Amino acid sequence: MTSSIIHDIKPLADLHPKPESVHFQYGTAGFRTLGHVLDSVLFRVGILAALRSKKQDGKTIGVMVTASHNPEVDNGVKLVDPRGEMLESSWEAHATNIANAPTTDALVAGLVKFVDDLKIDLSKPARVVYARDTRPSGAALVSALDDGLKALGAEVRDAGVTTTPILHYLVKAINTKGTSDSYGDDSEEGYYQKLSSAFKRLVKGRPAIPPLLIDCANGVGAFAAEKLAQHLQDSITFILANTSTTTPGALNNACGADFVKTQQKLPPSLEGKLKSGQRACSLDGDADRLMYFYLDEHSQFHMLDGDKIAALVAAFIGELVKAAGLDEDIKVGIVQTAYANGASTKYLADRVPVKCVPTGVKHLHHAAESFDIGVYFEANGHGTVLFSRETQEKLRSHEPTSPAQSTAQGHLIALTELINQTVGDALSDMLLVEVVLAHKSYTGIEWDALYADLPNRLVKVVVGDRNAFRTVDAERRLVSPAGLQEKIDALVGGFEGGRSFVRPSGTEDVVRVYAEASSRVQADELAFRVAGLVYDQAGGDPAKRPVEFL
Ligand code: 16G
Ligand code: MG
Repeated sequence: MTSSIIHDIKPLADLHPKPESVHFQYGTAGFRTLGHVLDSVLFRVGILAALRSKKQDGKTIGVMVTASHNPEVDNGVKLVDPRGEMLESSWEAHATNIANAPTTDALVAGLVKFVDDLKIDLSKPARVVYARDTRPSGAALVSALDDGLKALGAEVRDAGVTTTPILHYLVKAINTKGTSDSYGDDSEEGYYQKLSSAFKRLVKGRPAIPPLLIDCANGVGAFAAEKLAQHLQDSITFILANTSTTTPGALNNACGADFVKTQQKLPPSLEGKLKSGQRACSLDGDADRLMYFYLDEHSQFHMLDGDKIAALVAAFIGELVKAAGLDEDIKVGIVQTAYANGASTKYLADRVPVKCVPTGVKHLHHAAESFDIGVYFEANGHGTVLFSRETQEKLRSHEPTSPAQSTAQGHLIALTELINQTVGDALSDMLLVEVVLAHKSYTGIEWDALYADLPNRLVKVVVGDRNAFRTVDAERRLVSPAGLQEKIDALVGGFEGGRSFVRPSGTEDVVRVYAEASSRVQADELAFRVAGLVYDQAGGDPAKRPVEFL
């Protein structure tokens, strides 16, 4: 039976041939490259999603078509597992193999073997929900995906053009529908309802919140922020900027969370719109990253990144747990990556347990699950807070001994609803930040003052083979190429407060260098000198010493 069902995909597979010279890789964020070469990948991901669903006994699998903060010409696709989490990592290699089968016959043979090896019962149902961001290449890619899903007879739900975190929410809501664990109504409307009603409860009785300027990166976040605003009514006012979702080339161009983080400056389109002291934030192209910033009284730009969000949020949640009388039972922990600013790690480690893991949401998410309340944020603004099942039960069953305890308990329960616990979610995180600022009566200035960032610099180096670079110790040390780490150590030793590490990118064919030091000049110099070492080691052509900012 296996082979007949799989052989039946042939006519459709022939419509989506693999381009000859391209090698595809399911990386940290799925497949991602130029949108126009992805047709065959999308078809095959459709098949894979259907098989994943069958393997999971017909549970709904999510497929998101996006290239996030990348340029508009790029696109990509990633799978979402039934609990709304990233695809189980063992399937990443299967996805890569299937995407690279050179012909229809090779694809069919590969799938037959795959189904046999994994003992996938093809008689089970397959259910898939998919969505895409605003990229112009998205519609054609979705139709290739549809062909793949059709080839295996999957039951399909099209969630339309929406954010990555909303797709994750939908997957979890669909799979928990009608159970005692229901995550919410399985519709976009259900998502806005859930977030907005929790937000209103959390800010009730607080002074009015000043309007918030949101840079939507000219992406799908513009639609979602608009709809969210309608649900939030007068509890908060948004001023939406960079909402040109149909202007060619505008997506993520000189705006958005990645621009702010890597350039460490105000998007030019916001000049004149942001007043001194007013806070603002940027989303990325699929609205799963968030960067805050403000201009001080000298119009100097200050960035409040994922590390600052983690510090703000973790302290607030810790205080609520204490106020609820639960600090003996519920412990808060933090997960970061090597990119976390050294000053943030120091600030946090003095207060709560901090873990460092390799880059990529799946690593952070997994590590955060080991805490009662796990706060994880990448410096780039991707993160969320996870409340373990036991913690959520304790919160519900706790019997407060005073009105103050009862209020704090209510706030914690509301936070479990406000926060999208499936994945980092720029809009949910933004509301979380606004709640904390409202409770603490903080402006960006007080928030920023929690600790002072060490100056830092990110640089990327184009090398022949990034796979020649291998790391250990949560990417903080290189073990290959041999001898390079020692050279980096020797260099770092000469810089006050110096720290630097080198890792291959999981999303681009480059090697990344991070450096921090006690002054901006020193951080820049250290980054460029380490990048020079990397380049020399990789045996590159000196005429093309292409070192650029990340
Ligand atoms: C992806 C990851 C993000 C990570 C980034 C690093 C997910 C959903 N996203 O965008 O967490 O920070 O890759 O990119 O895992 P890099 O490997 O190119 O530096
Ligand atoms: Mg993104």
